[in-house]
Parts: sequence; structure tokens; C-alpha cells
Amino acid sequence: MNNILSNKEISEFKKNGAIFLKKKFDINWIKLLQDGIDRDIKNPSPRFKSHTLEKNAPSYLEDYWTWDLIPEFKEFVFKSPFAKIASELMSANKINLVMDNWFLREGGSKSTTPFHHDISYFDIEGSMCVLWLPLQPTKKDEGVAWVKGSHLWKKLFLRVLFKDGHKVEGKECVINGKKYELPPDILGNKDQYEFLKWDCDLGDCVIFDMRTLHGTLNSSIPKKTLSRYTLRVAKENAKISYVGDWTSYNYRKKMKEAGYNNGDLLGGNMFPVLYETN
Ligand SMILES: O=C(O)CCC(=O)C(=O)O
Repeated sequence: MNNILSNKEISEFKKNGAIFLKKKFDINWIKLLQDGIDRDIKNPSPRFKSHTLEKNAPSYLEDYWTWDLIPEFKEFVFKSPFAKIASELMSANKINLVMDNWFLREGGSKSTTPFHHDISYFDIEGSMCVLWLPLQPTKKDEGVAWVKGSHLWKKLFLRVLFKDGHKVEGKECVINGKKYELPPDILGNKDQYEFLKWDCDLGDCVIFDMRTLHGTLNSSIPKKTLSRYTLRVAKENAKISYVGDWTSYNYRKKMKEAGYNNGDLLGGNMFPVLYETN
């Protein structure tokens, strides 16, 4: 199969921790995902939540791990070009699904995304990347910004709740030999960091390393409702690693019930193979 990406794009991803890709997803994929969100909102999973505290205010909504509940998401996960693109970016021979979710910020919502990196939210260790695919044209100050090169800091930061107030979960600690630190105050020290952010038309996307810090940089409030589908995948050799009670939320329970133990390679029903080289 021909490569989708150039060597330049792959080395930019490895160096910067995030890359903007133009028109890699056909409009039919975007429409399918919009339909998926509509279906999910009518019949949400138990994980669906609003991160907005103020009653009756425009909300910031999310559902996750719904690829096996929503047929539109399942089709995208298994058939879209993302798994092949991820294999090229991570020089992988095999790509497994980690988790999908979507975010929707209603026009007028004051809720924002805290700066965080996704690696701390998952009971998995290994090379992973994330697709961020806007489902409406999204200007660079309406979406998320990435801290350039932060995937190479060799740091792990405590998880931050997306709910308004952005509470940090847990205290600094060492788990399985890994040190978890308080996240840096990015917004209070913007001049110390270099940010990556892009205007996205329909079909454009950003793919980022699971360790790259990202969040809302600009406090402007979106006038129109904006949504995006995000999808996390792992390279071969990624393993289950339960990292302590402070990350324990409802998918951990499902993983344990399904028989996933520390050190198991990804696979099986919850983390199926999406792409494999011959
Ligand atoms: O797009 C958003 O609103 C948040 C995305 C995000 O932070 C993530 O997927 O980790």
C-alpha cells in the first residue's frame, strides 16, 4: 500500500509532537461522524458528561469509548485512513485501538479545555498518538493549542479534570517507578512556551503524540457550536499498566472485568487491531 505521508511530515511529528494534515479525510467521513454525535447525544453512554457547571449555560460536552455503541464511529475507527496514517507517523507495524471520544462546545460556552497530556489518563504504556478531527471549520483560536516539543520533556503530569475549575486529580506521587508531577501553569506563563495551532477546514486534522500538552490558549468564546472527534491508537508492544487509584474511572473497571492484567499486550475486544503490515 502506498504511503499517505511524506518523510518531512513524519519527522515534523516526531520533532514537534503534533502535526497539521490538510484534507486527509473525505467530507463523507466528516458527515458520518456528525451523524454519530447526533445519535450519541440522543442515546448517550453512561460516560457522557457536561463539563459546564453553570445551569442552563451553553455547555462543553463529551462522550467517550462509544465506538462499539455507535455504528458511525465503528465504521470510522475500522475503515478510515487514520490507522494507516498513525502507523506511518509512529513507524509502527501494528496499530491497536485505545479509545475514541468526541467533544462539543456549544456556541457561547465559557468552558475551556485545561492544559493536560492524554498519557496520564490511560492505563496503557507505549507509543501512542491521537487524532483531533474538527467537524466544523475551526479557526486556530477556537480550538486547541499544542505545546511544541512537550512530548520530549520526559515528564508525566497529574490528570486535570475538564469540569469547570480544572481541578488537578491526586497529589504528586511515584507509581510503578514513574513520577507524576503537578502540571505546569501554561496559561500563567505563555511567553515561556512555543505553541502550535492551526485553522482547520473540513477534512483537515491535527495528530499529536499522547505525551504532548494541549489545551485552550485563547479565552475568546466561540460564537457557533464546534465539535471534534478524537481517536487514540497505540503502536505494537503497548501494554496494560494500571497506574493507581487516582486514574480509576469507569473504563478501568470494564478492563479488569474483561480480564486485562498488568503487562498484557493490547488486543482482544477492547483494544482491537486496526492496521497491520503484511
Ligand atoms: O477538542 C477538545 O475540546 C479537547 C480535546 C482534547 O483535549 C483531547 O482529545 O485530549
